[in-house]
Amino acid sequence: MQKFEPHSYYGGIHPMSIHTILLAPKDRSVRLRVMPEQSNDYRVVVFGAGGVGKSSLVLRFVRGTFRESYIPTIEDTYRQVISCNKQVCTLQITDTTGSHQFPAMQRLSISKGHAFILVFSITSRQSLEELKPIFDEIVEIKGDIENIPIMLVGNKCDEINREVTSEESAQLAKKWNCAFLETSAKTNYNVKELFQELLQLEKRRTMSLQLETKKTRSQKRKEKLKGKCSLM
Ligand SMILES: Nc1nc2c(ncn2[C@@H]2O[C@H](COP(=O)(O)OP(=O)(O)OP(=O)(O)O)[C@@H](O)[C@H]2O)c(=O)[nH]1
Ligand SMILES: [Mg+2]
Repeated sequence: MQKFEPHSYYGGIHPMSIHTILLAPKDRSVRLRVMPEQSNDYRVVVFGAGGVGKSSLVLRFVRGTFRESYIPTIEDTYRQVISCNKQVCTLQITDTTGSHQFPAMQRLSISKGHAFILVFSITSRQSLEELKPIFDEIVEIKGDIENIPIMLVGNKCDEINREVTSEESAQLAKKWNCAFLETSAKTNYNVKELFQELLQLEKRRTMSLQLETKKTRSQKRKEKLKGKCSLM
């Protein structure tokens, strides 16, 4: 198994990133690079240092898969249909790079994002430290963050070589006025819950991973009629 190395690619983009880009067009159904703006999109952005497991969490949630190998990301976006105010809406998840190579992309993602997932690895204190400037930038760009859903996430909680305690992370979350969860993309612990809780933090809309759309009049009529019919 490849080991977690938070800084291994800070000096440049790993050659495998190119591989990620080249593969993208083949996989258009889930990974879209150039997307038209949609008013009913709900945009979630995942930030964190390199190797903390951002892509693993997103892929576990979207596809139910996990890979042991480490392929650094530049930026990938995934889409899922969810329910928002009882209407169908698109949950757009942007998986960002941990390399700090593209500050302009980071700022753009923050300004476009509706909600944020800040991931660190419980095995790396440094990865928690690296979230602080990202949080500050969210505050700077968004201004009042009181109504912005933010989840602090301690990933890799299946690992035994812990450097950050849950209490410490919970305290930071309290200071930042955001929610906190420990997850494992590897064992699929708290992954769905992470996205569910994030959507529940959104107070301006009623969001849910389950599709429970408003029934149309004709649907209601059909259901009523069904109830009155009996087999002869
Ligand atoms: N033990 C354990 N390993 C994990 C977990 N999540 C991810 N990993 C491993 O950590 C490594 C990095 O995972 P990625 O998901 O690629 O990390 P990332 O944050 O997307 O990294 P960048 O794209 O470079 O920013 C991979 O080898 C994964 O298999 C986890 O929950 N537990
Ligand atoms: Mg990644």
